[in-house]
Amino acid sequence: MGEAQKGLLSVIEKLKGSTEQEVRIVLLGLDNAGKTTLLKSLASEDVSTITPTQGFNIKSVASNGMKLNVWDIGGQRKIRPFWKKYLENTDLLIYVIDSADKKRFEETGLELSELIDEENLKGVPVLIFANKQDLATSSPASEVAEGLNLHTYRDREWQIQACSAVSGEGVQDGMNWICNNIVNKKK
Ligand SMILES: Nc1nc2c(ncn2[C@@H]2O[C@H](COP(=O)(O)OP(=O)(O)OP(=O)(O)O)[C@@H](O)[C@H]2O)c(=O)[nH]1
Ligand SMILES: [Mg+2]
Repeated sequence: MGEAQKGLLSVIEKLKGSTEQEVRIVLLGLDNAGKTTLLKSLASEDVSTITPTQGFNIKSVASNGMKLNVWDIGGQRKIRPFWKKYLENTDLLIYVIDSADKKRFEETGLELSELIDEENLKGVPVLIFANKQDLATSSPASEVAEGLNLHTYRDREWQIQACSAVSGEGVQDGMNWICNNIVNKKK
């Protein structure tokens, strides 16, 4: 048995008895970050015809034996004030970054730090996807982490994961982290 299969088996072992655990996830990030693309790729849907989200999408995705109810909310500036209305009872925040959009690292970092301070997200684990790694102009996850001052987040579990929502690379690694954290936290 290869290492990957052993890893998968241990995840399955952990999940025994907790299958169909429901998890509420909010998926946030600036406009054009790739949130909807990521969600569609998780649901194995076509990602070639995605338009900016004007309100929100909700999708239930089965992953690692869990039922993830994901709220994908539009990231345009005029929609951002509504993010706060969706945060109650959130088990996990996924925050998506366009790693090729360096000039907006500061802006996205500020939005994230405001979310982190929200009462409804107190202690909630955060997975940051450093998306669009397939683009030659993208910054590596370590630079995105630096740009966002992630090292200052000491009051919760967080993880940054490099990925490409278009190719799918890195997405499963992020989902495995979610699985481990939610399972550990909810048990
Ligand atoms: N090259 C590349 N393009 C991507 C990737 N993910 C998303 N995109 C593109 O980025 C654009 C925006 O993607 P969306 O998924 O609509 O972004 P969003 O975060 O949902 O944007 P809003 O709904 O406006 O908040 C689209 O043209 C996608 O095809 C990626 O990993 N690599
Ligand atoms: Mg969208």
